[in-house]
Amino acid sequence: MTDCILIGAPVDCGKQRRGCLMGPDAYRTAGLVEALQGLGHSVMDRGNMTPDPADPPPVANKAVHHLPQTVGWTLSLMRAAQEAAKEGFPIFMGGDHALSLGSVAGMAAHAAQLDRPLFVLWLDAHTDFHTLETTTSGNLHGTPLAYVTGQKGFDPFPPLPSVIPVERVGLIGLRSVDPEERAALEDGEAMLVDMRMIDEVGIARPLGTFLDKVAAVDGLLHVSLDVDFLDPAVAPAVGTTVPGGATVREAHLAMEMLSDSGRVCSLDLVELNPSLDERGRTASLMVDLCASLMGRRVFDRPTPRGA
Ligand code: HAR
Ligand code: MN
Ligand code: MN
Repeated sequence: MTDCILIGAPVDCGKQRRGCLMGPDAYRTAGLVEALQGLGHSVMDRGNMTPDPADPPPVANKAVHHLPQTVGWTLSLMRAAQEAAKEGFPIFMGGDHALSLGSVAGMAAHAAQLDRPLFVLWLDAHTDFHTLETTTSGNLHGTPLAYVTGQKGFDPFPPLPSVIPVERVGLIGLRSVDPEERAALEDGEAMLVDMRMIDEVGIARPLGTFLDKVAAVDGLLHVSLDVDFLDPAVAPAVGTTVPGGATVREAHLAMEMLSDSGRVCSLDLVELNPSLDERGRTASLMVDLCASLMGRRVFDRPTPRGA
């Protein structure tokens, strides 16, 4: 039994197209609370948060927009993550991916206090590895992974209480990577799993390797699930659709393996834009994936090794 703490984070400033602010209520409507309770977990819904006031100095890159709001959300979510992590398993209901600037930074601070290494699994079509200097869209939902791994160029943001080394990051589902992001990641130690690798060897193998790495050092794992990790044919409610994404079964298998690992300490559900959904099907799928991550099974019988 887990104490799940739902944190509504209606962040909508990380890109131009609006609608992610409706995400938290779409998850509630799709039955997230009931799904978790049905698995035997306790659920506390903390309601929706607001950003702190913030007035950062302007940055040189004129494309960057909504900087004060994004810094404000980062401050309030960093704090909320640290508070919630002391009491249970935080589930950040987004909101766009800019919320992870705060949720992941806060979870990193929490893990550092416990003296445990925090790993991050980024399930996304995108790498979200831009800095305030490299982004050409200026959309700050494309930056959180660079911030939490301590890349340069985030001066207006709060200093990180704990930096996550890039070798503790795994990205799965990649199929839209900008040249600057590719240059920054290519020679580094992050585990990069693009869709071709999933096509060739499946999702279980690279994810299993990553989970072994987490277990080897008794690590904790934060999972950041972007709706666009999924194929837009099954998950249309996202502004940044990229064809050729994960199937429903690939996504469930990933969640089931994560659940079996017992390593996951926190979860972001991000980029759901309910105004683009079809009869709530994307929200429902995200709730079902969350349920798989929190222990829902057809049979409680993991595949034996070598089967
Ligand atoms: N790399 C592109 C940019 O910076 C697209 C980023 C899109 N990010 C998300 N989250 N939708 O993954 O604009
Ligand atoms: Mn993303
Ligand atoms: Mn994405």
